[in-house]
Amino acid sequence: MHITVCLSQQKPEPWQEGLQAALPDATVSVWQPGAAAADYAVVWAPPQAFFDEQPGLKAAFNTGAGVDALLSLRVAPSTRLVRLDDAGMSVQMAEFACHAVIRHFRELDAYEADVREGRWSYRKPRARADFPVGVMGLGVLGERVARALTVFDFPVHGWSRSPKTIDGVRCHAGEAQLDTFLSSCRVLVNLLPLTPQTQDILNRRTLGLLRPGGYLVNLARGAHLVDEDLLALLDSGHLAGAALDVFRTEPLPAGHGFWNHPKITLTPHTSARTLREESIAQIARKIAALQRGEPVAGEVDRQRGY
Ligand code: NDP
Ligand code: OXD
Repeated sequence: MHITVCLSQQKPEPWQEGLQAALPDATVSVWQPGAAAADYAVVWAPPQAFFDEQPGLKAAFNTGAGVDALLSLRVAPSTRLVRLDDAGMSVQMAEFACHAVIRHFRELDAYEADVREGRWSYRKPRARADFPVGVMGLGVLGERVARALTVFDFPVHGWSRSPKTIDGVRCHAGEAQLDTFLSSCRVLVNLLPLTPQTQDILNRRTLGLLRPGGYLVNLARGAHLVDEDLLALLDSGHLAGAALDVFRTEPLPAGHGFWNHPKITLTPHTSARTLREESIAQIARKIAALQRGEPVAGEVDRQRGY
């Protein structure tokens, strides 16, 4: 069995070594143009040339949860696409989302600014009931985030394509319930995959449905958000702020209106990092399962787009 590793933005050698150790009977190599045909691939944003040269792959394992970049490439229909299925990401996403929501709810930035100016001042405690939080996308990451938020007694709503039941979370599903979901929330956490249906879903109309003083936490993909619409809603005061981890163009270009905006908190696409050891262990288990002819979790449905 031959496994090839083709990663942009990550060093391939540690993945090659880790996979080799986990699957000693396999031959694991780093892909180069013109390399021999492989059975399996471990990829992140590979060039089109990679799939053009490797039409016989049985499966390609994405080293992230989002497969939008992968699905923009031409891949042989016989190659199964498999994404990371948690692999240590959901706990990171839960801590990051809870931190963003609590930082806003408890006005921690305002306290920090006061303290920096030598002011010992108090703000009136805000009622949790006035801060219902909505989680868009209730998959591997969104469900864990929604559950984590309930621990802090926020009213929590969730929205997904198919109906769900999650303890403590008021679940809404499908296009027909999107507006009811949004107008129930003041804080919105986005954990949708990027698909033709979800591109630009965070826009003037949808964000305008949030309760006044709304707050956006975008942890999924930059192309979910219409940047100018967010800026307009922040300027009008309908939205109180936003925490953004993902952007249409990454790194965020110099001079973009999000840099230094007083109501926007930025992080550089870091809310849930790929953890190499966990990911290698998961991919190795899945390759062994596929070799035995067993199904694996996290297989991408190309029609659905995630
Ligand atoms: P999943 O595929 O497990 O979950 C996706 C969820 O979105 C599902 O609940 C699905 O509904 C729902 N959904 C999909 N399309 C629609 C739609 N049109 N309308 C309503 N709901 C929809 O993905 P993950 O939870 O693993 O990851 C989510 C995203 O998070 C990734 O695609 C990636 O973009 C992003 N991400 C960001 C990271 C970061 O560091 N910022 C790190 C990792 C991921 P249903 O359950 O009915 O299928
Ligand atoms: C992912 C990401 O999709 O890092 O895993 O964004």
